[in-house]
Amino acid sequence: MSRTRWKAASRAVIALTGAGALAAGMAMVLVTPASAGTTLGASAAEKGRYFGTAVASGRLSDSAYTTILNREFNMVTPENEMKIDATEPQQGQFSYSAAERIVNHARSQGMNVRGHTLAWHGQQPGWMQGMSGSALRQAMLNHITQVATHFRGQVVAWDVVNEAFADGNSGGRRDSNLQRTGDDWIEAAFRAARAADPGAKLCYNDYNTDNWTWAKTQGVYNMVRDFKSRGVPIDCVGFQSHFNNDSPYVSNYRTTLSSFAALGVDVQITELDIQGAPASTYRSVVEDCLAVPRCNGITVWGIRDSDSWRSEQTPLLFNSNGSKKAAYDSVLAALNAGGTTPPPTTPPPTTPPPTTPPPTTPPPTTPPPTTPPTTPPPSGACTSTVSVNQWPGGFVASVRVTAGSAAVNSWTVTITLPSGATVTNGWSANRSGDSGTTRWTSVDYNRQIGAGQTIEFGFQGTGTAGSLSASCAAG
Ligand code: 9MR
Repeated sequence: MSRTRWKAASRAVIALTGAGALAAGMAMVLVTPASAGTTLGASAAEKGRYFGTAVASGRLSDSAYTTILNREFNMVTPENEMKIDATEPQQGQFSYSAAERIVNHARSQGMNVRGHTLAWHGQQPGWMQGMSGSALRQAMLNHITQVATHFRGQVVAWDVVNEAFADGNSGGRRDSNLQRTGDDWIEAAFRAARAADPGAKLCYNDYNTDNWTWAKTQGVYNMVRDFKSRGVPIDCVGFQSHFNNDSPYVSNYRTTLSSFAALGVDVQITELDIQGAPASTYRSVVEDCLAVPRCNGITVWGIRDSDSWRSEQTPLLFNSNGSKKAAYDSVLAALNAGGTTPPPTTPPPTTPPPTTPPPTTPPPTTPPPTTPPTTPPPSGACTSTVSVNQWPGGFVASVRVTAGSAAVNSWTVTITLPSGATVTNGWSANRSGDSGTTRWTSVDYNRQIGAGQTIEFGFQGTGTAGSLSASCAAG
């Protein structure tokens, strides 16, 4: 996937700070927004990265808090408001108001949003805690589908799965009700998230994965390598990086970040806080991220020490009274080290004057048509493929529709399910039929597919889907 959506964060900051001088089409320009080098977000943006914070919706009415938030950050993670207990407190009843308060605030300030988190053993609502097996699997996939669809286009990245690995020396999965639905629950979660919001970056997020020598780090690394080799849709890995005396920062952190990045994923520092906030450790973390090209952003887990889940450790960049700590200064200095993007050193080419006069075009002898043609261009052909993620009693199907060498104006995909398999819900397409022959037609936002381009839709169901085939008709 392209990195455009991360870049949008930098653009937003540039726009916010009023430097509208970014000439379109120029590869390298010297952008010197008014606040360049003086805030975390602007300085990170100059390095092609974002600087974010966890935000609690309840604090948005605290003006001291929002003053720092709006000034310093260009990425926001809702601290609790997008978790499962917050967004689906009763099964099938979704509640988005607290999350939307944060999303709306962020977007009104030109900040981007990381979604946290779609599938997790923690902060499950009571109804989910009591579930198991295929009913839980189905509920998890439905949750992912609903929430990621609701926030589609408003969240640049999702922590799709959070904290699925065990601490200690096993390097294996953490036991949980989700894990007990089958080892493939993580990849099923990623496929459902991709189908629901194909534009969002999809991350696996965990803690105690910073030290390259730890078994847990290796366990996650092996999973990501396996996912990449099998085409499971994962784009990024989040390192929570809650550093403290039991899980300290270590100098091999950079090796960890670069090793994961070498698997072909972006890496982000997603929940940074450091016990006692030593300035030198904060500086090392920033330097490590800047040293890894695919480390595209840092998020601290709160603004002031008083906002921290571990406030007694005073682990953040601002004092409880909102003043900047030494750690803040060292982070800013590390972000600014090396200066801003230099201007091109070669002068622009000077075009010599033409030696022959340009041809003069005679005026057209027939007037141009006054009305544009009303018939759309002919629709090209399409093809479709379907991949099925099956578990005992249920499945998710992801369908890819690809236009041929000409653009497609609309499409219909036909998929015949074996008996006993029934669709329970779908996304990104209109459906007719839920068993036997099912037909899926394009919706507004994916009706037109450019030549050679692909869109995705999906559905989930009960029963056994087997290996499905899909046929596509365009027009
Ligand atoms: O900061 C969050 C705190 O307000 C909640 O009480 C806590 C409950 O689980 O979750 C905290 O955030 C956690 C994050 O969602 C996942 N990684 C660890 C974070 C700190 O516990």
